[in-house]
Amino acid sequence: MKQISQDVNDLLSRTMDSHVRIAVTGLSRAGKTAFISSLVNQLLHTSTHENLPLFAAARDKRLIGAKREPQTNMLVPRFAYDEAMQHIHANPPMWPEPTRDVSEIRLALKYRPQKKTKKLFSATSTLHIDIIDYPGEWLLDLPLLDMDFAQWSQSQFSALKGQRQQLAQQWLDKLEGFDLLGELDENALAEMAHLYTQFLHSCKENGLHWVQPGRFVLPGDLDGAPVLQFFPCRFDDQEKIGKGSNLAMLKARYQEYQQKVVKAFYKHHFSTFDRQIVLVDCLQPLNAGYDSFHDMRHALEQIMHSFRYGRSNLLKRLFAPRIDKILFAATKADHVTPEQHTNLVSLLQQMVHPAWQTASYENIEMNCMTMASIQATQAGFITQGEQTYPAIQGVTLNDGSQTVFPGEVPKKLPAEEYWHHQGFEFTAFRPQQGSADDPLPHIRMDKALEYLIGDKLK
Ligand SMILES: Nc1nc2c(ncn2[C@@H]2O[C@H](COP(=O)(O)OP(=O)(O)OP(=O)(O)O)[C@@H](O)[C@H]2O)c(=O)[nH]1
Ligand SMILES: [Mg+2]
Repeated sequence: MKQISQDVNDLLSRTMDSHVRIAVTGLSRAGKTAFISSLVNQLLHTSTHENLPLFAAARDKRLIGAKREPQTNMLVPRFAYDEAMQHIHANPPMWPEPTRDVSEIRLALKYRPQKKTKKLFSATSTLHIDIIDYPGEWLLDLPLLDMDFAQWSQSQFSALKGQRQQLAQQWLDKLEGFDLLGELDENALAEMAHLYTQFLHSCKENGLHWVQPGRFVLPGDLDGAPVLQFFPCRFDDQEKIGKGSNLAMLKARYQEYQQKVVKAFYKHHFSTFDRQIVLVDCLQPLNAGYDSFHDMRHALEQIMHSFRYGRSNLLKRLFAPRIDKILFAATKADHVTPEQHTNLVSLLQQMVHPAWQTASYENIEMNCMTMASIQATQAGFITQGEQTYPAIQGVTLNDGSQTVFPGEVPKKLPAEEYWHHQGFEFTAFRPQQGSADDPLPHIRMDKALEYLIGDKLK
């Protein structure tokens, strides 16, 4: 009898299990891998530490514990959490490696529900959380799904202004003499695609983020494959294109890229999320310059169009879950002193303004905040004569301990001239040395968690 009631209890509590998929969105180097590693780390420590005071379920001691679970998608590698931790706890501590391929992680959170309906069935419930990690560059390809080859080519050429135009010059010169309508020459196509890829690399080196196709700069296992050998070109879309021509092949490769690379990635990983965090490194464009800021803003806006927003009724939701809550977060807030965080939020608001509009049209819940997934510095003060200044202290990548006032974060993006005489110089620091038994130091990870999953744990 006892066994039966135990089984019924197990069954009921499993029926009460809920599930959330979180899209961690961000351009390359925005801090996605650091965020996911910290999120997992913080949750795994909640039962033993009071590391998340702003996360209500943890603060109220309703969170019983967290564990990693085998993911449901068996074709995708596991997120390299242990490797990330080994890096962070190495001597000297290091940041996790840049991401080269997609991976997933699944966590189970056991908690005591507050809601009467949930309590009725069982004293505990479980929330399963799925998160995927991927190279930021791949995200830039999602907008390609809405464009044919002619439209995409057009969009690339209209973006060729200023710095971009200069960086593209070598490829553009070569394109002048290229016989698009001539008979297929695979070697010539490969050479042109190579020059185009070099142009994309130099955009990135110059702090520009919007590089399409994003796979060209980080091809993963597609390195050298013909599907990555195309480039935008000017042509008359109304004219009939000879079957065996270079142009016909470029079109065919673009379509193959759309279907087999971009669509497959989107379908398998991006169509089923219900919560989204958009991580933005606002400090990088302040270091890099005016163009970089606008470029990043444009890239973020483009990407937001690829997600599906809006609340859907229960029935629809069973078939097509949609994102109903977004958090925009300025990452690496530990690079600046705490009193600059309000300015960082307003700079973030300016950065994500077009992206925000895209999502707000659906009237969904959104918020902006600053955070540091893995806090690398300590905030304090330095005294010079009579004066006291806020400062941060940390260990730089070349192992020197440094105490600095990194500068004021502007509330709004300064005019272009600003970079002509000064600019910003934010130092990169190593993660702080700490014990593997303790949770990673962070700034407002708990607030982010509360926003993203707090309601699912009620
Ligand atoms: N100080 C500080 N630096 C951070 C933090 N998070 C990330 N960084 C820095 O930003 C770099 C990039 O972070 P990642 O988490 O690897 O970024 P990503 O978005 O996964 O980048 P890709 O995998 O290349 O797309 C790290 O190597 C760190 O130097 C943080 O919380 N604090
Ligand atoms: Mg990464």
